[in-house]
Amino acid sequence: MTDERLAHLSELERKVLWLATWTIHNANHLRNNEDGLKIGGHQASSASLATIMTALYFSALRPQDRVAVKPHASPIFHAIQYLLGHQSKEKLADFRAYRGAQSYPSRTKDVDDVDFSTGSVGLGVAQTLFASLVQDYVKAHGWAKDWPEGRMVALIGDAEMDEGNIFEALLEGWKQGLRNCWWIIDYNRQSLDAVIREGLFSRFEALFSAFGWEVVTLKYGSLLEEAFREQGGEALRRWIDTCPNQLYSALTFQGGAAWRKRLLDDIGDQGPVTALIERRSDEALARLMTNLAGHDLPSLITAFEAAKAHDKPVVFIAYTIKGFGLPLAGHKDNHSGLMTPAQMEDFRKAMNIRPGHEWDKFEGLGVDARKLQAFLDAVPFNARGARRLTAPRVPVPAELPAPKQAEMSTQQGFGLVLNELARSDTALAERIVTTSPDVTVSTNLGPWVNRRGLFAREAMADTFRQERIPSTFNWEFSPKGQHMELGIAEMNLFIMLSALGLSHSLFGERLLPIGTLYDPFIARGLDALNYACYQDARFLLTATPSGITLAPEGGAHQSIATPLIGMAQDGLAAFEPAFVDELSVIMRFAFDYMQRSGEAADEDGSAARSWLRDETGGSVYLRLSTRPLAQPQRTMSADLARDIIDGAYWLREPGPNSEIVVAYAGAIAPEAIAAVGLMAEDRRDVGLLAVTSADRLNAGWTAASRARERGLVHARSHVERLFAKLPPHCGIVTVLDGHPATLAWLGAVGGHRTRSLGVEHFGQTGSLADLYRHYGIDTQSIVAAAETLAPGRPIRHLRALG
Ligand SMILES: Cc1ncc(C[n+]2csc(CCOP(=O)(O)OP(=O)(O)O)c2C)c(N)n1
Ligand SMILES: [Mg+2]
Repeated sequence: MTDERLAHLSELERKVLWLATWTIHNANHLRNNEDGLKIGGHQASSASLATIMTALYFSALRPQDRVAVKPHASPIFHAIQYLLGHQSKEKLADFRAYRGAQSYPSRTKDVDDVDFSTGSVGLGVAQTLFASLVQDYVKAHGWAKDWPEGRMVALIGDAEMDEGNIFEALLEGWKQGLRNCWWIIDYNRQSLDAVIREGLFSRFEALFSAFGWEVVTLKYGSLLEEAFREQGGEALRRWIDTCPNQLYSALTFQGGAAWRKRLLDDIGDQGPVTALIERRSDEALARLMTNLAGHDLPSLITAFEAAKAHDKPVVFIAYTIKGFGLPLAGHKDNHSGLMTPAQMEDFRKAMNIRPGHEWDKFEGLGVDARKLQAFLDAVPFNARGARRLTAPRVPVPAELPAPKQAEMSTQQGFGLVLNELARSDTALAERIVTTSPDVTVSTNLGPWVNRRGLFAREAMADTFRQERIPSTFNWEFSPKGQHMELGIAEMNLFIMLSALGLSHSLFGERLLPIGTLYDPFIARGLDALNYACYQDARFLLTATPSGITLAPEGGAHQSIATPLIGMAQDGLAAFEPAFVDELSVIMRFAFDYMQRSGEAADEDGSAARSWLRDETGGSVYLRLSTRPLAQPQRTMSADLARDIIDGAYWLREPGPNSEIVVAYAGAIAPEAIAAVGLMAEDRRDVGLLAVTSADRLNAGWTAASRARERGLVHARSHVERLFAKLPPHCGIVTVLDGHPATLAWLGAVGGHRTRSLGVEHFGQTGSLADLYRHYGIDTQSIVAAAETLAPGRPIRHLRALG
């Protein structure tokens, strides 16, 4: 590293810290009175990483490297991107405001080349690990030839390491032979509330070593290292090493005079160290004592260069000071601390910034602006321009195979459709990659895996097969395999899906990931699922079995709330088909939908048929069941296929005088069908609505309503067209094996009286008949509800029972 390079980097470090601090101060100053909310959590936390991020972005990183930046360091990230020409002054000035730069780096909401969103701590960290595994997958399949292998880097708050999902990921990474991953822990020994426990670093060291990581501890900066070589330096080092975190933080906050007093009190009688201390002014002493390696460019640059020599995963434990360079430094309350206007004025003066020139890139710097611009232009990280990649769509055939057995469950159908795909020699089959947290076989992925094999960078034979022991499943690993086997952790499943589902953007190669799990355990990984959707990762989630329909498993394995999750989760289109021909149509749609990336149609201007924002695409969730159902004998027409995708169709169309409609979703179909059959003789024109996606049906309705409120009087959604001819007195009974609220809104579409049946309490064990009766979703309950809604001649079936 030449002196000139170092001088440039050090100017940039100052600039980055200034811009980030100003961004926060400015935003706070502008909007403080608007909502009474002060912008806490950023100033001190950002400053902690200013040096490390300068060393990374302006020196160590290459375009192919991808970074997850600790949420509260977002102002530093945006400042760096501003200097590199990827962020605008306007967006910085609008930090945290409407359409301004985001509080936490966001792939979807920020414009400045965010690789991984962060915000919910711990998830971005694991995301880098899984992205490394996906990179290996892509490379092992012989793809991404024009895009060099990169390193996946996470900048981690030390308190962030409390999140359990990080450790689940570590274990998975070890199993899969993780490479090309750097985790840099911002060891400022402060969390949001407090100062962290003593000696945490040694737990980290032991832990990462145990998982095969190289551990690089970056503790002392070059000034301290030099001081240690002076006479008395050893005594100073000993003092620092035994100084409690709280005291170090407090002295940092208090400054030079306090350092001097404390050091002299503690070790002043130990000969030469007194002279070492006395040789320095208060200011120089403060600079020395806070010269931790995380704020020392030469130490950081040397460490990063050394780690580039190999592809082993590396954790850097970088000692830093929260609020470094700011008057908040070290104070335990600084997380939500903000500099006062007076402090900001002092900081401005110290940085040589003239009022009105706060955003000028080269204001107040000690080096020639042209030279610095030339330096910025040559930054390796920026060498390839835009780093967000794209990949062409993989063609999806007009139809997927529809298995033809007379009786099947949707879970079985799912396995059969995939098995047919596995046998085919299509681009679609080539790009599908499956993954499952130890429920591969029990969710019916077995046939697919048998044909397509498991993925590992190094081939591994199936010993049972070699030994000729009969087994249904072929468990052979190879670099060409298409199934990523995961341990049981559901958080890992979702973060893996998040990484696989961003492959087109990260590595320029499209993957079509399918993840399977048991439906109730969506809740275990829910925040990671939300995270994956927020990043706009694309995947197909198949959750099976579901509901109380897996009756004997009991309440621990039954899911009630997941249909509501499916409706409420943004970025995820949820389906719950009853029949396998519906499933086949939905899976075809899913493979296409996952690849769409158009702009959202403007609701005001679009004459969209469904009022769904289908141009943008997204991920898909299938809530499937293990209950075998007699399959309808029908041919799939284009109209029916379209209705299935829009969310519902009439299995039995109601006549003009209809008194009652039953709307059902999923595995409960036979009960709904039977109930309608029983009522047909005693109620007029009974209708039976098959709801394949409460989510899309509802979304279309709310979007069309909004459009009408904006003046588009002719906007009609699918459900409104379906209900258009229902007479006002018609009652609606809704039923599903899930929370009744999922379909309860149907009554509001046309103002029909509605009774919603479903499951509200943790499941009992028992037979299906026992449980359907217990929770009131059996045939009789449907009939009873209908009879109450549409009183009249007693329904014969009920009479018979009575
Ligand atoms: C899952 C989750 N829980 C809680 C929070 C709120 N939160 C934001 S940062 C933080 C801890 C900050 O400590 P650290 O990670 O050490 O970063 P530092 O502030 O020291 O830079 C917390 C609890 C969050 N963002 N995500
Ligand atoms: Mg911290």
